[in-house]
Amino acid sequence: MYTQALDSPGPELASAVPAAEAERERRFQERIDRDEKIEPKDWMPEAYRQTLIRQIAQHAHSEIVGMLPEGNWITRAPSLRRKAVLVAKVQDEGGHGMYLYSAAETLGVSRGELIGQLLAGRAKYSSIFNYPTLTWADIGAIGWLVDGAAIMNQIPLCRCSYGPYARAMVRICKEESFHQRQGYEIMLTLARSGTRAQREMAQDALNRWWWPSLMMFGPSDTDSVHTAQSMRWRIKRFTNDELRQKFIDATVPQARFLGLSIPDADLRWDEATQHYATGPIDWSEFQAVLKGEGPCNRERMGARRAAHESGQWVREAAAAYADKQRARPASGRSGYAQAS
Ligand code: BYC
Repeated sequence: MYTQALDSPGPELASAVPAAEAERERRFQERIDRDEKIEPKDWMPEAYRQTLIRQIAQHAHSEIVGMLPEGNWITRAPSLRRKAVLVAKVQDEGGHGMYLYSAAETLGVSRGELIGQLLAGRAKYSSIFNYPTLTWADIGAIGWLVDGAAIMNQIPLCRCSYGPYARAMVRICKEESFHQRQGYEIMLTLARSGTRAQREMAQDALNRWWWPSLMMFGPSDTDSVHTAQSMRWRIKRFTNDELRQKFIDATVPQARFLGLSIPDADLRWDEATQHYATGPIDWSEFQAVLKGEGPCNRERMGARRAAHESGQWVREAAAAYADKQRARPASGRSGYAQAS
């Protein structure tokens, strides 16, 4: 009883606590509105922290799972140059995952915990990586469309209110831009100077990747649960539909230049809005992929789990080495100090 009485604030204090909390939140929002960056040691509302952990972790997982569809083609790339470029791209994606897990760690969650959630099937990653890469043209389409969509979504994240995430995005966007160009260059080679079979392969890849790429931007604004609050906190700077439209407007002329057709009978330029209008997106497909029923969800998670298990000895060896280094410093450091 006595202890409980000490733990719970009296009636006067109880009303002061929410008031103090509201005042902190008001000051926090003022900082956001002034476009100040929020840094890891700054006070932040718990919901802001949780929103960032959710988004950054999903983003990190997407980069890691996103290595799989393209990794599938490293051994089959049509030339040494293509192979070297693809290896570098997939390696960049691994690096992006690592920067993003590090950014999430500044919010008080460990990389191990986040990876555990992914492997247990409790975390989301981008829907786009649950589609198969059937031909070499798919590698071109991924670079052109998937990385193109990623850039459209991620450039505004360089101005995200949370400092570590915004800074990680600057480097990521530079690399994504190179990835997009290498994809478009593959499509150019196939569609503009390739054989008839290669042009058909490029068209087939566009047919299969177009709609899933539009879905990458997330549900329509009317169904997006997080957008309004994330915009107030300046984590997001544009809504899902705004970014999707920017991507469509940029990509349709690129498809024309390739001589390929966008697989949408309703696609037309709208003079009134000065934007391309498209046919409806099949959101039931998106929901099915999110539920784990996409063409490759099981395969992707199976590959991640197998990679994690077969890497167990590497983690153990690294930990043993780190322990050994920690046990050694007395002699190591004094030796260094004496020598210098
Ligand atoms: N796939 O309220 P909403 C890459 C979820 S990697 C799966 O609009 P939010 C690349 C959403 O998480 C590309 N789930 O959410 C790598 C939420 O679920 P929960 C990854 C999706 O967060 C390798 C629910 O639907 N990019 O570029 O305001 C090779 C409601 O959505 C998807 C990023 O992660 C989806 N497509 O907006 C090549 C960028 N969309 O958490 C390329 C950072 C939505 O409530 N993330 N959901 O269970 C973002 O910008 C935002 O999180 C999103 C969604 C725009 C994706």
